[in-house]
Parts: sequence; C-alpha cells; structure tokens
Amino acid sequence: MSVVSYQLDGDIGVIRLNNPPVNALSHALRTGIQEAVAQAQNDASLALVLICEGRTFIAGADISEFGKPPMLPSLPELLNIIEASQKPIIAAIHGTALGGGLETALACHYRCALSTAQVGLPEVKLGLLPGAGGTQRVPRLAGVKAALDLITAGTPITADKALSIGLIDKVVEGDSLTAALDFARDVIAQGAELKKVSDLNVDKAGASTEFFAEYRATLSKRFRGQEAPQRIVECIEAALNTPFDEGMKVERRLFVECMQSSQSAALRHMFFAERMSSKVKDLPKETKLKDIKRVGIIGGGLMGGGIAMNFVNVGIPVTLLEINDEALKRGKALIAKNYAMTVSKGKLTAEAAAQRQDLITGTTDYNDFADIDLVIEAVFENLDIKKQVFSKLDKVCKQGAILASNTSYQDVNLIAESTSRPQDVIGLHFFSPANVMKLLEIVRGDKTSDEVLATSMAIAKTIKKVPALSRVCYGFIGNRMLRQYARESQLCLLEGSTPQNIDTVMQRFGMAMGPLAVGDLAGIDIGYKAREGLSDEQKGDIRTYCIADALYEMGRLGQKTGAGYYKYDPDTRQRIVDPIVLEVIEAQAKKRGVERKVINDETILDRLTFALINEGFKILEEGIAQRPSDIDVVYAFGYGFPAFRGGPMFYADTIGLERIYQTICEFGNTYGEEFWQPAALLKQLVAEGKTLAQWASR
Ligand code: 3H9
Repeated sequence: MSVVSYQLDGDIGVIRLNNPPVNALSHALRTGIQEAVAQAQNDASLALVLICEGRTFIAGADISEFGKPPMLPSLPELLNIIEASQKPIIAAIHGTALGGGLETALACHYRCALSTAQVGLPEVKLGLLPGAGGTQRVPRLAGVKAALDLITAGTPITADKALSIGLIDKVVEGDSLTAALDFARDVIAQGAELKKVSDLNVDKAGASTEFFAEYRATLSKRFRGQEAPQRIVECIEAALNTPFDEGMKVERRLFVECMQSSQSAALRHMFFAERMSSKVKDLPKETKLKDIKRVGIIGGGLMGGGIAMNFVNVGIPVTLLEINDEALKRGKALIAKNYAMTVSKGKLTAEAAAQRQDLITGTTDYNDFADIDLVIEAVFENLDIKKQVFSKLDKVCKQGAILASNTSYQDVNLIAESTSRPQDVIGLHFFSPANVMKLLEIVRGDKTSDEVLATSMAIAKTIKKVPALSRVCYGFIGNRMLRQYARESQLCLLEGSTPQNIDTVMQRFGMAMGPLAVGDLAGIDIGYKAREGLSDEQKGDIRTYCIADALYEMGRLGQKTGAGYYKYDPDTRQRIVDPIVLEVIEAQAKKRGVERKVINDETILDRLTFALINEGFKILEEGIAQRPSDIDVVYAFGYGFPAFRGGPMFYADTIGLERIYQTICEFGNTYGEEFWQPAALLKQLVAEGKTLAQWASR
C-alpha cells in the first residue's frame, strides 16, 4: 500500500499521508508528497489539503534514517517544492505536528489544527536543531523570543497557544478533514492567495545584541555542556540578520554539524533506548494483562507517598497502609505538602490536587487489602521485615493480585519464597522522589509469571515512567553499578582528591550532581545503615567506606544535619567547602597507610566512569540486563547520567572498548586488582574487535 494518496474532493485536492505509527517523513513519504504536489499542479484543483491518517499528523523526520546516506528529495528540498506550489496548500493538523512535521506545515500556505492538537520542534532533545526551515520560519511568524523559547525548550505547545503566537491560522473542532476542506474553500473564496512564510520579515523589536547574549548565558546554565541550544540561537540570529535563503544556509550548516556530533548520536540512541526498554525479549506478544483498578501501598514515608501520587495522578485509587494513625497522618501530610508545592508553582489547580488526594484512602489494617489488584511494599530496606510483610499479604490478598516490593537491594526471590504464590511477586523499584523520577526498575524474580511482568511493564507506561528490566542480583542494575562508582569516589578521596574536586569533574562531564554532593543529599546514614546488615565480605574493602563511616560517626549525615562532605548554609542550603572534611580524609588515609597524592581530573573521570562501565559489562554477561541500552536507560533516567553522552554503555562505545580495557588493566596494576578485574565480556569484545552495539545486535 502506498504511503501517500491523492484525490480530488470537488475542487480541492487532498494529499493523504499514511505511514504508521506516527507518519514520520521517510524517504517513501517524501517522494510520495513530491509526486502528489506535482500531480496537483496540472489538475482541476484550486487548493490542496495535506492531511494524515492515523493517530497523528507528521511527527517529524524519520529518526531511523539519520546517519544513513541521504536520499532525495531531502526534506528542505521537498518543503521548497511545497512552498512553490501554484495552488495554496493547507496543512490539516491533528495529534502532534513535531519537528519536520511542523516544518512541513510551516512550508504550507495555511495551517489549521484541531483544538486537541499540539505542535513543537523537539529536535533539541535529539541534540539537533530544526533542519528544514524551522529556525527561519518560526521567527517570521512568532517573533524572535517566542521562536527561541519554542525551539530551545523543544516542548510542544497546544493549538491555542500556537494560534496566539501566529504559528497556525485557525483552531478547528470536529472532523479534521471536513474542517480543513471548509477552510480551503474560504481560502479559495478569498482569492487563493499564496501566503509564503519565507516572504515575511522578522520583527526586530527587542532583539538586541544584549538580549541574545543574555539568552545564550541562560541556555548555557540550563543545558550545561550541550551544543545544540547555542547553535539554535545562531540560526535565529541569522533569521534576523540575513535574507531567508542565507538563513537557510546557516541552518543547514549547523544542522549537519549537530547531526554529526557525538551528542546527537547519543541522544538519538537514548530516544530508541527509552522505547526499547519496555520490550521484554522472551515475553509472548499475546500475554494477557491484569486489570489494575486499585493499588495498595505499604508505608507512607517519602517513598510510599511519592509512589501513591503516581497512581492517583492518573486516576487510579490507592489504599495507603501505615502502622498507626499517627504515621498515616504524617504520610498524608507529606503528600499534601508535595501537592501544595505543585499548586504553588502553577502546575496544577488546587481543585485537581484535592481530587487526587481524595483518591487516597488510609488504613492501618492489612485486611483492607483483600480486594487490591496491585500491592507495592515500601517499608524499611530489611529482608526480614519485607518477608514478614509479604507473608501477611499472602494471607489477606485475593488470588491473582500482584505483590510488588519497592526494594532497592534485597533478593526478590527470597521475598517471593515467603509467600505461597511466588509467580505473583515482582520488584518495582522506584527512585526518589518517586513522584518525579522517571525510572522504574522492574525486577523479575525467577518465578515471576509472564502476566505479572507484562502488566508491570504496562503499568509503568500508565503512570508515565520509563521501565527497565533487571534480573535479581544485589542492587539490581542501578545500585549494583552505583556501588562501584561510589567505591571509586571514596578511593579517590582517600588517595588524594577532595569532595569538591571529584564533584566538579563529574558535573563537568554532565552528571546532574557529583557523587559526594549526592551522598549528602541522600544522607550518609543511608549507606551506613545498609552496610550494618552486611557481612564483612559483602561490605568489601574498608578503604571504600571508611571516610563515609567517619563522617557518620561525627553526626555529619549530609544536608539534613547541615554538614556531610560539605557544610550547608542554613538559609540558602548552599554548599560550602569545609576544611574539617579534609582533616577527616587525611586522618583516615594515615590510619589505612595510604599515601595521598594529587589525582588528575582525567584519572578521576576514568576511574568513576570505567567502574560503572565494567560492572555494566558484568551485568550483561550474567544476563541481569536484557541489553546495553536498558542499562543506559537506568542511568540516564535514574542516576542523572548525561543523556547527551547516551548512558554509560553507549559512552563506552564512544570512547572505544580497547582504551577502556587497557586502562582497567593499568588501574588493576596501580590501584589494586581486587578493585579492577576487567569483565569477561569486555575482554572478549576487545579480542574480537567488536563494539558493544555490534554485540547487542547479534
Ligand atoms: C526532525 O524532524 C528533523 C527535522 O527538523 C529536519 C530533517 C532534515 N522517526 O513514542 P512512541 C516510533 S527530528 C522514527 O512509543 P507515543 C517510535 O520509535 C524528529 N520513528 O508513541 C515507536 O516505535 P516502536 C523530530 C519514530 O504515542 C513508535 O514510533 N520529531 C519517530 O508515545 C511509537 O512512538 C521528534 O523528535 C520518528 N520521528 O508518542 C518526535 N517518532 O513502536 C519523536 C516515533 O517500534 N516522537 N517513532 O517502539 C515522539 O515524540 C513520539 O513518538 C510521539 C508519539 C509524540 C510522536
């Protein structure tokens, strides 16, 4: 079946696109549109409507074609053909007109959109800029400031907003084809004027040199380390200062630069990784899903409350269980405080916040879980306590209910064994703050049923999380790798570095926060208490936690006590370097017989990132993760790893496995083989001269 069809409807030619799922502008689609526009020039039509079948108008260029040899017509060429049509073309937008999709609409002479539609230029999220005239046409219609805001944020806007800034001509209701045909008839009645956006001038008001300088400075803070946002500003400046054709040349040059950048390759990898992570390799397509009508949550602390919010935010009622009325009250107050903050930021109305909270029923009685479809346990991180909770659930929950643990480390198989229905037990590991963080690590126990797994994947999507599947091991994918990263940050401290030095290196690399600042935020007591439950062997070498323990024993638990690896200003919570910490580090180094020496930034970066990567390889060779890109999803969505580096495993391919392997071997000689044993899979791929991406597509 052809992806483009053309038919006359009276005196209006209708170009219909049908390229599921999202009408991406593949080569076939571009060719089809080109042919339809050519055909329409010679028939009886007086105007043309460009409309899409399926759930959406064109959602952009076909991202899967990027990086492959270009095939003509290119999108900019096609859009020149559209704009040069002798008959006015009306874009009929529904769903989401994104990227090249919106650019196509902007090359048309008119645009109408259903009131439910959204339009946007999300290229920046792929490390790109709009490369088919978006940076030149949007400022001509909407002005410089609105164009910069739209294109650098990449977030879609509603049809009403698009109308108000001049991007579209009309918001319509009902059937989009009928509305577009009516609109086309009006255009014909008014003389079928060919309105070309490229003919317009950009309004120069307010677009001073200072304005651009300020805008650039704000962007460099907001998108630390990213190249595309600055290039977008350059394109908009060109739109302002040069004729359309010249501006298009600047856009093309910068688009190609972006396309060839490692940042864009990484972000495009993340786009597909995010979509791939919900796919479970061995799960039959026809697996039945369970109906989740009510969720029960055990524990109304920070975590339990945050988890509850996810469900009520999408209209799923929650029963929240706590040990007594007082704890329940505290839990509900915490949730109320969270919602109040969202309301105060103008992101939610007070009425909607109240409605959501009304969906939460508190209880202190396990029997109230008798009719629950999915229970999520979020109690203290202790295996014995969790086992007790699950054996209680086993007694009260109906058959077929999913019993999930929000554990971050514990063995889901052992938890499952405390019930008579291990097939219904699964790990659903949320990340704090659970109402904000996008990652949901789904831990599949040895006996977890396909239905339970498939339903958990589906639920993740319902509550707008990005799922990543892990098998059972200590810490699963995320925290198992984090332990190695934390190990190296502690060793770097002991061997000569400082918290501020390590944090600066990692932030410059692009991490949302450095590891020691994260330690202070999470609380130094968390790691300490987790270690209390471990044997000496499990705890590992004392050098990897002696500084953290020393700080804990001084009552320096992090931000909550005003001091940890740093001091915190009580009013502003600003981090301040504290000389006492250096004394603590030096004392520990002396005690452990470690001679402190300066460690350069590159070594710090390599030690921390290679520790992550090496563990990632072990996780892959053991089959804990399904694929490297799932690990990248875990790190980008759960641990602040810069998406523009594509997650640790993509980053490994970027810098080259050979270099990583050699460096790890050198680290073994220098810093101790007990810490640095190259993963067998890494060694194997280096020997075979393969990349991880090649291994993943085997
Ligand atoms: C661009 O346009 C550059 C131009 O300026 C210049 C060119 C010269 N291409 O997200 P979903 C697939 S850059 C290829 O699960 P939803 C996706 O992988 C582009 N494939 O659905 C998935 O496949 P699968 C600018 C694409 O309803 C399936 O479609 N545009 C593309 O949750 C369903 O996707 C963008 O960045 C694509 N462009 O959300 C828009 N888009 O089923 C990117 C989707 O095999 N897309 N697929 O896993 C989106 O934001 C969302 O997909 C959308 C639908 C909102 C459209």
